[in-house]
This record gives sequence, structure tokens and C-alpha cells, in this order.
Amino acid sequence: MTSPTLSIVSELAEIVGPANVLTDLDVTAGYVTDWTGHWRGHTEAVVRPGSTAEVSAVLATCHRLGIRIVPQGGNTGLVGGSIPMEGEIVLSTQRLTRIERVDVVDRTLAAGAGVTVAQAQDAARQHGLDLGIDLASRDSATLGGIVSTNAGGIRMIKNGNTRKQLLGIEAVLSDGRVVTRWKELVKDNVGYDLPGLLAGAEGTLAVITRVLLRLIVPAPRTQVALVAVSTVGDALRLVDRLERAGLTLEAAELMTRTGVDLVRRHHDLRAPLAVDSPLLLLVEVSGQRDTQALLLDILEKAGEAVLDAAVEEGPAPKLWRYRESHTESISAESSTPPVKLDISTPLREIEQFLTTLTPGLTEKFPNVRAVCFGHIADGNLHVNLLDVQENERERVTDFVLRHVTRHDGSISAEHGVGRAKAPWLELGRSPQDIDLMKSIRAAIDPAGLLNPHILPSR
Ligand code: 2HG
Ligand code: ZN
Repeated sequence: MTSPTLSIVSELAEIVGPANVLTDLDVTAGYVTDWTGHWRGHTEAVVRPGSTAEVSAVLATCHRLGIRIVPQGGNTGLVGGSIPMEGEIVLSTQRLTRIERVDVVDRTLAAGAGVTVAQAQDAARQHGLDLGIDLASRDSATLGGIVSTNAGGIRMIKNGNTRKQLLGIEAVLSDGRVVTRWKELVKDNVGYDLPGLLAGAEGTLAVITRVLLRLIVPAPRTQVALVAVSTVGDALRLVDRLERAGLTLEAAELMTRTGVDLVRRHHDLRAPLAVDSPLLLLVEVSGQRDTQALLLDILEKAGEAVLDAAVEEGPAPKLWRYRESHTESISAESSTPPVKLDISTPLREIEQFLTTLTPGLTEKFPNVRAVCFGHIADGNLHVNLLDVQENERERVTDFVLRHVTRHDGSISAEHGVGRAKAPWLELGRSPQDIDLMKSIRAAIDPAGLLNPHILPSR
């Protein structure tokens, strides 16, 4: 007699070939644990389809057998959204790696969901264009993953989030039906915005197999400044001045002394500036005129608001390194997997939010270290909490997310809800809103097979 498990594994193997159904624990280990090491699930099998037809057949088979699935891209998510915590089958899109076309007239890129952000950037750059999205995990994060989570990243201030880049999509529903909206049109108002709905759905509505993304014309030259400031208000006013002077903001990132010291310790880097300020602002700007002269002029005229600054022509990887090394340095320096809370507040609130957060945390959780950094001009801070004991993760998360709510913010600015924030969904959405999301989900995946335990599950 065959067990149900054996039969699903062999049915999947018939569709994708035995080499693409992974069951060996050593091999599946990398698919069932998240990047932070906190979310650890288990699975009978990881299935790796190589085409849309195979994804469709896999989903139709699982649908017939009532088997639940967690879709997964590069597994770079930070909220446990693509980890099979309840033993679901993992559907990895990593083999959907075809870059089909870069269209230089309509400025679009058509590619499989498993293409990485870095590969898509390379393809676009060969034509003097670029992807509108960039993030530190570019070498592993996939296009399907950034669309599923509606990723933001360091270029969002200029180009908008991933949803804004998405012109077309091909996706497979939980019963195996393939839905395609695929037109190189920036204006197309026929009915509901289905690509927009699937973007940010975190794999709960469909498995994304192909995407059609808008490409941007990159600024020919940029200037990067690392600026020592005393307050968030000074940082925001400086950003405002740069824009009002006619410079285009390519990125604006805030770091704290605590965060930069940690990065320096971990990478053995020297202090980036002579002045030891509580905050550092990293801005990248572009413009028509002599951008460097204009930037220097603005920094100089900012008076006491700028304590010190270093300016370099972009891409300035040495300056960016202090910012981009935060995530891995934090993981390496924390004695427990860090609690990562990715929040946003209106700009008017962000200074108050930040200055009151750390004292509040220290009072309640004296052993916890907080490192905050992020996309300041989007009002988005990454609150990273180090050395949090397993039994205090929930309380410390609750503390921060309620603090966010008091400042009119969002509990998930760019990483998504996943498992990490699912218990706090009502802090971000009203009961009616959550009900409507449940109805949408029930209409599209009535059997509740796709990533069943995240977002509003039934
Ligand atoms: C970033 O902005 C990513 O670098 C990761 O969103 C943030 O590690 C984090 O908390
Ligand atoms: Zn970020």
C-alpha cells in the first residue's frame, strides 16, 4: 500500500522529474529555514517546476489531493512568509529563470519569477536602462519574490515600490488555472487591477510565474553624501532642501551611531567621518547642473545642522557599505536571531517615534539592544532588536508595534506581514478591511491551499 506522502512525492516527480522534487532533509534544510534563522519549518518535499505548465500541473495535483503549498522565491524574506511552518509542500520558483526580453522602446523587462534582482538589473543595464527596484539582497531575491511582497528598497523614494513597476503578470491559481495580464501599457483601465492585487499578496492568492516590469532610465551621474547630523528633524530638513534646490533624490537612508559602530566592529572598518554624531544620513542625488557643487553648497549652508560630511561620486560603494552591511552585521552580532520589525510612520511623527522608542524599550527590556535604520524619506525604519530571548519575542514585538500605532504608522512598511506580524494584523487594518481581504482570498483560493497561515487566514 502507498502512503499519501509517497503518492504526492511520486505524482510531483512525474510532473517535474524526480531530480526536482527534493525530499532529503539535508537538501530541504535551506528551504525550510528563513534567512534570520528564527523561522524553522518542515516539509515532505520541495518541488521545483521549470515552466508555467509544470507549476499549473503541480497546483492542480495538490488541489485534487487537498495539499497545502507555500510558494518560495529566493528565501530572502524577513517575516517568515515563505517558510512551511505547518509542513506544507514548498513550491520553489527558482527554476523559472528565463529573461525573455528587454524592450528598449516601451522600456520593459519580461522575465520568469525565478530571475534574481541582480540578473534583471544586469539585463536592463546592458541596454542603458535599469530596474526601478534595488535592495541589498539583490543577488538572491527573485522577481517573483519582490512582486509577491511588494518590496520597497533603497530606490523606492525615486521610483516607487514594486507594484508601481509591475505592468503585467502571469500567475497560477491554486486549482491550476493560469491567469495572464500582459500588456506593455502604462495606461490600461479595463477593470480591477489584478497585477496590483497579486503584488503584495505574499503568495496567498496565486503563484507568480512571469512578470512584465517597467524599466527606468538611470541618472547618468550621481553624488553620494554621508552626513553627520544630531536629529531626525535635521536629516529630514536637509533632504527637503536638496529636493527644493532641484536635485533628484536617488536614496535617503538614516543610520544611528549604534548601528554604524556595530557594522564597523563586524567588518573592521574605520570611522566614516571625523565627528562622532548620534545619527548619519546617507543621501544619493542626481541633477542637471553641477550636482556636486550644488550638493556641497547646500551642506555648507545648512550650518549647525550638518556636523560633518563626506561627498563622493556615485555609486560610492565605500560609503554605501556602512548602510548595506547593517542586516548581516546585526544577525552576526546578536546572540539570538534578531527581531526584525519593518515599520513606517508619517514623516511628521518619525522623530518622536524614534526618540521615545529606545528609552521605552530599555526600561521594559533592559537586556535588548535596538538598532534602527532605514529609508528615512519614506518614513520607513527597520527596528532591529538584538539579544531578545525566545520567551520575550512576542512581548517586545507587541511593545514596538503598539508604539507604531500610537504614531499613526504601519506595522509593515516593506517586508510584508508573513508569520511575524500576522497576530498584529488588527493594528494595521480595520475589522471591515480584514473581512474584505478574507472574502477576496476565499473567492480566489476557496480551498485555502496557498500559504494558508499568513495574512488574514480563515
Ligand atoms: C534593508 O533596507 C532591508 O536593508 C533589510 O529592508 C532591513 O535588515 C533589515 O531589517
Ligand atoms: Zn528596507
